[in-house]
Amino acid sequence: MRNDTEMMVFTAPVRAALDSGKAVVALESTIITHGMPWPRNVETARLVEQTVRDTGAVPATIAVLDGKLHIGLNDDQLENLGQTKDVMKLSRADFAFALSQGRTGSTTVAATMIAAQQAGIMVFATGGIGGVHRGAETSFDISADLEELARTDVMVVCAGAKAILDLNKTMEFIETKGIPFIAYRSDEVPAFWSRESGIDAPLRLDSPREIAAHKAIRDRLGLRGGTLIANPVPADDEIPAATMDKLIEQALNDAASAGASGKAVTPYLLSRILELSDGKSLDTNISLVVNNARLAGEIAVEIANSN
Ligand code: PSU
Ligand code: MN
Repeated sequence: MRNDTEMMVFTAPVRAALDSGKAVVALESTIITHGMPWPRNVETARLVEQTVRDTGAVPATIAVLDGKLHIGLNDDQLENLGQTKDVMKLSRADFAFALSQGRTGSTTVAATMIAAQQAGIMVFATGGIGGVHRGAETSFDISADLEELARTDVMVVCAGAKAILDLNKTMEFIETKGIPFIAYRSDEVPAFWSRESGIDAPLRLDSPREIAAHKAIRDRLGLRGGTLIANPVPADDEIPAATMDKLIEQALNDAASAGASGKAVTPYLLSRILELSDGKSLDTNISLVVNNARLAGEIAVEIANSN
């Protein structure tokens, strides 16, 4: 795909930054189409891009539009994507399908990692990764994001795995697959809307410089696969875990009654929690994504400067 100029479309600032070795941060688009309601999804996407720019890095929001893989979106494309209803939610399994059929799809963490690696972007910011769902021992629902992290060489800055998941099982899976899980300035695994999960973080680093140094050693050792940087939501915007637990319990029950399955599970739970929390969960989600974009920008700048 790298030499297929037809299939991949770069915005001018992203192309220029990649050609000159400047810092670039990839951003996903499923959070825009399936994670937040319009118009706050588009407002957030713009704010996240500006936050990346403020660190000195160039933002590249990734999506498939009419069968072309866009690395960086202009403002009209962002607005259109945020308002379109029947956008596909793309992961590894259906990424090529959307391109070959001329479809429009937003990219999940898994698909954004694939696109970022193809484009030569090393750092990616999102909200929360997918993981092992509660009840996975019977449903087998494990996000393709985890397999992607095991195989694709992109650093993913997130606020942990979404607390709707089974965090213990998710952490076991991450360990089994050999994915470095690095909590940023914290000893605990952050739980998306909450700073705490009660689970000890496997690794901790406290600065973009240390994170860049860790990446440099992994590269020298030839260790393939992604690295997770787990950045706790800012304290002022967190929803305490005890409050979240009740909302999540209710949302999971409602999802079961509604018969949500497959790709629809995560979007259903996120929108139900938004309703149950009277909108508070969305404010928290926006805060943590912006916070992750800032850290990802700082890390990308650090990596670019050390090359
Ligand atoms: N983080 C958010 N909101 C989201 C997502 C992440 O704050 O909507 C999306 C990501 O695109 C992630 C996807 O890859 O949810 C996981 O979906 P699933 O559990 O179906 O794999
Ligand atoms: Mn799933």
